[in-house]
Amino acid sequence: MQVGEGFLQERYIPMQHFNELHRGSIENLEEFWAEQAKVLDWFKTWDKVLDDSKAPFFRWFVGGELNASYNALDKHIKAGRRNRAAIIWESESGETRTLTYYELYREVNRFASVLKNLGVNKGDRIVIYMPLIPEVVIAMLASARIGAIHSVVFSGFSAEALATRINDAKAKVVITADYLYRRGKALNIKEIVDKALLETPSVESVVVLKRGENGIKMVEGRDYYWHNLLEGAEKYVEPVHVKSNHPLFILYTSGTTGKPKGIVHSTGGYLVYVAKTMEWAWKIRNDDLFWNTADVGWITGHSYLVYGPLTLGLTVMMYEGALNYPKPDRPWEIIEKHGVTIFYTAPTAIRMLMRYGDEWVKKHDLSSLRLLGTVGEPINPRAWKWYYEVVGGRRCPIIDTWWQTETGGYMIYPSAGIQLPPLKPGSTTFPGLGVDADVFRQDGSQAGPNERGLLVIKKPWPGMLLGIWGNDERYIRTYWKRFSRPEEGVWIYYPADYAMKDEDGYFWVFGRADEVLNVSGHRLGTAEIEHALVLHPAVAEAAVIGRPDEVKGEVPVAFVILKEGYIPNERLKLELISYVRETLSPIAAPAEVFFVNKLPKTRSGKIMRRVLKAISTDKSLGDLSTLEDEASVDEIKAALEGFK
Ligand code: 6R9
Repeated sequence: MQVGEGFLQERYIPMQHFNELHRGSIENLEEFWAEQAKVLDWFKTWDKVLDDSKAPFFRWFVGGELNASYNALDKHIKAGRRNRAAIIWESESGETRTLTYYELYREVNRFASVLKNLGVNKGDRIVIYMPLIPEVVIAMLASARIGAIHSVVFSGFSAEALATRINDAKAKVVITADYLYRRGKALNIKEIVDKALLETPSVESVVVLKRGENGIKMVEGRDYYWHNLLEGAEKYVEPVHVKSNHPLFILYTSGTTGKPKGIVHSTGGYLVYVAKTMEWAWKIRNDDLFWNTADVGWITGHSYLVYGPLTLGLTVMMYEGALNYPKPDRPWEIIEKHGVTIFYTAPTAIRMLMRYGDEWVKKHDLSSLRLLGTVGEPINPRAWKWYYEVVGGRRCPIIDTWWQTETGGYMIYPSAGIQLPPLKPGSTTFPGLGVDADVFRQDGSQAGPNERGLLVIKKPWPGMLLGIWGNDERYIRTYWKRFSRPEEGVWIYYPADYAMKDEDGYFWVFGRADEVLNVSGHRLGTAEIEHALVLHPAVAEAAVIGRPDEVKGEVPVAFVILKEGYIPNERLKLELISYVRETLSPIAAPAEVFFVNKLPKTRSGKIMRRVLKAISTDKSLGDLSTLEDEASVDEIKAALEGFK
């Protein structure tokens, strides 16, 4: 299916304009990015656009100096936009707060002064563990203002996970709040911080934002209330001039095996990249209200809730709460109430909202919307269609953005701001300007049209990570070993995703390539089998893992959520198994299918196959703090009872 209606003019200029710009951007990479870097205010211009002398440690805009908080605030104040709304915030209970650029500027300055008074210097690390409230943005920008390095840890993480991150970054200060409100309940998150801080020697002080009425425990000489510290604060703090490659933040990646990786991002290259990709993806307009539902604890929150929009002087909608609480029309109510023009969320949220039925959407006037977006995982065609037809009323193109924590910003996405391609549901369309993406076979040769292979990025881009905090060797091994040929000076970035280019050159990203099964000597991606299962009319969602098998090495095992109206029984189980056998391959046919109501997922919507695997093989479950809902684990355990 190809959806062109509604975006008619694009059909008659078959992407020629975009293709030419794209070719030029890749051929003259440095010249191209030098031009884009004008989106920022630099205190000092760079001497060199791209320094590849220490590849794969690529460095952008070397010699340049700037400040991220200056670019997000002072720049707009000076340009006469001080009374423009920067953040419109709404709580779960419907309380709203609006902060103008000038208000945000004043708060950031005062909080930067607080941090300085606590002894935070340029290059020191600050961990931020807070709910999704404007103060989290204030803390981030205050950190950037004095040249400190922030590491936001998602407030759903456990004390153990928080401690690991604090220790890896050796943070000096932790910023938190007393309470987090979700699903009508107040959670004392300061308690979690206290527990984490039992084993974090680097932490000298804790700043606590007071939200609730009930007092919490404060540790004398270590913990300070935010509002008390403000009393002695200066009104203005000079933004520190940092080098382009001074780290702006560290963000730990979620979910997979082993120790979390501290992804380090630069100041100059990162900001150029997020601001420009924001413009290119969304065709930004002055009256836009951009609502990104991601928490600021993830890269999507960093790049497209804070740094991208604020660097461009836009207005963002920020919502603290669950999207289906108190009722399943919460997002539609917010869009109508505030006049949101761009709604950006994850496929997992779309599927969840879709299950409640169309009536909840139809109750609301969503005519303010002009674009929809998704991120985080491939979107299945059924969810795409629902999003397009029911939410967007067939008027709003869906901007499906493929990228990663490591890439800093969008990589493969429809560039609505330049020329919107006709969309194909499930395809993230084409690499953006300055991005040289391709699909390789396992042996490093180029895959043909419609041939599944591995996604690669063949040239550096300004939003790329500087490295992994404190672990250069792991950085090289994880991202550059797979396909690079250093002796020839060829550096290929490996994102570890399965992908394909179709006959029209559209990119399709299928899922992580590091979840590979080996069945009778054949390599099989769990993502591929899941894809086959969801094509069956009875299946809403599926997760596949490998189970050790004496004969075949490994066999696929599937966990399936059925669509409403389908009854789990033996017959359907056998039908699904033969369906995969027929539509994909006999080796791919699951040895067993379990029907469940929920799958263990990270809060950003990625299936935690590691958890499924541990349950099915009786291994220890390890750290479950990124898990969205523990109930799913118990349910899967129950489903497996009597099986092993
Ligand atoms: C931004 C973000 C990165 C991984 C990535 C891929 C998957 C993200 C996607 C997508 C298909 C999309 N992914 N966006 N897959 N289509 N539009 O999610 O960062 O949390 O680091 O995850 O997410 O597998 O490799 P991060």
